[in-house]
Amino acid sequence: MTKIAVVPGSFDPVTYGHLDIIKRGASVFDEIHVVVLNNSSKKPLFTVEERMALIREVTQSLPNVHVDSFSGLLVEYAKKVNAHAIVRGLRAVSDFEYEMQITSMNRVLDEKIETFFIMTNNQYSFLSSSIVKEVAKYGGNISELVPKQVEAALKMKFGFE
Ligand code: COD
Repeated sequence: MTKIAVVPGSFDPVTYGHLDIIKRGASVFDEIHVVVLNNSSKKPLFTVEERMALIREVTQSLPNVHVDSFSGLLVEYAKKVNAHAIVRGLRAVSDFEYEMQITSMNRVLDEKIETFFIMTNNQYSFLSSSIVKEVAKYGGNISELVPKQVEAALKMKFGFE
């Protein structure tokens, strides 16, 4: 049986922290579907299409990674692609409470779905899309935090190029 997992998120924009989780997930599962959920209450900087295009560019060397978007419940998307697993990243204790809540809710919505957590790489434990946007907005150096395509896209958004 093909082992298919979904890596869901806002990815606004994708960072080296996300990429690390995607790569490690892709080394364990046969197929990974990275899905940009577009019904978040967050107000995104990048459109869904822009976020998907950036993820595609930075994952092009990973043949078992597919990039998609979805409006609706994550468990519905998982059913659509025949995935029984969700992969999430965990950074600090502060992530735990939120992750436990959404994991439990997803299990209520679909009792067959399993969530797997990948512990952040120490190097990226402080990293989030919000922090990257904050630094980029004021022209700070983000080259160690995001792939070069994302760095260029952020510079364009904030008028530095
Ligand atoms: N190191 C390791 N992991 C990281 C790092 C890092 N530096 N940065 C981010 N991550 C992980 C996050 O922990 C997360 O697992 C993933 O990468 C994506 O992160 P984000 O911030 O882009 O995405 P979120 O947390 O905003 O995504 C939330 C969802 C969109 C998945 C959630 O809101 C959702 O499922 N929405 C759909 C509606 C739904 O089904 N609701 C029911 C469940 S409540």
